[in-house]
Amino acid sequence: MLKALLWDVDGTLAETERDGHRVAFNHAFAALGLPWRWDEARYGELLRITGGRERLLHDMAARSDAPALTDERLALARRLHAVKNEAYARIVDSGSIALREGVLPILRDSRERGLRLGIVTTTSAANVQALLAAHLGPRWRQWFDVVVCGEDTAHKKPHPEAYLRALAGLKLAANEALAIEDSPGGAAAAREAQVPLVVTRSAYFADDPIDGAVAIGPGLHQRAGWRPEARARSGTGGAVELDDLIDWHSRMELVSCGS
Ligand code: XBP
Ligand code: MG
Repeated sequence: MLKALLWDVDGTLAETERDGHRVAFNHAFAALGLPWRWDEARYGELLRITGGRERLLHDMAARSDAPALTDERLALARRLHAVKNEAYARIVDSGSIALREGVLPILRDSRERGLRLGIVTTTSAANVQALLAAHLGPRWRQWFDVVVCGEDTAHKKPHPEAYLRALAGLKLAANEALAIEDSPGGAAAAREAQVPLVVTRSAYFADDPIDGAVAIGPGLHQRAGWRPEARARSGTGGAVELDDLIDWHSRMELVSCGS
């Protein structure tokens, strides 16, 4: 029986990457006097590296104008990441990054019906705080029974540690939870932790092959295009509903997409 929804953040709760994190990274490069800029295509490649600091270090490894010494690189990545997260919080506070359509009704419905909620993300706690305070209000933390962020684990997704921590925090077996993810790395983390998985495709991972989900679709805002089909309609709207998630979880038919 489904007892908790475990939400990924970037790409799943909101399209934060292209107009949020990417813009904030570029701001940090400029603020520190660096000529580096990540355009949309390059950032899409870099998203295969989870974690902002890890992403910076990966990019520096390919640059001839990055510091040569490892310690200097680490210090620069730390500084850039801090400036980037401050810029990200300002972008999110300005209201320009919306929650993805279909997310809020499912969060509300879950609370009303006693289904527990969790956040399982590789992004920094400060970024989660900024995004959720902007959309759910200053008491956003009360919506969630467990919040696992980038700082809480030794290994970021696709490692399963974040999911295993969330399950331990909730005292649930893996099959009593449902992960909602948008990326191959996030999906791999949930799968590896044996947590049933729903994939809501995001802009940067629209066509990537993803296996072993109980449902894959174009977003929670629409019922069309999901495999298996969303069949548990209880309301009149056009969006995926909590009952659809409960239905997919109970059916446990595994689907693959794009492979
Ligand atoms: C996405 C990530 C993060 C963000 C940037 O995590 O990999 O690194 O791109 O955030 P998820 P930080 O989809 O699990 O939420 O700079 O704080 O790492
Ligand atoms: Mg994601």
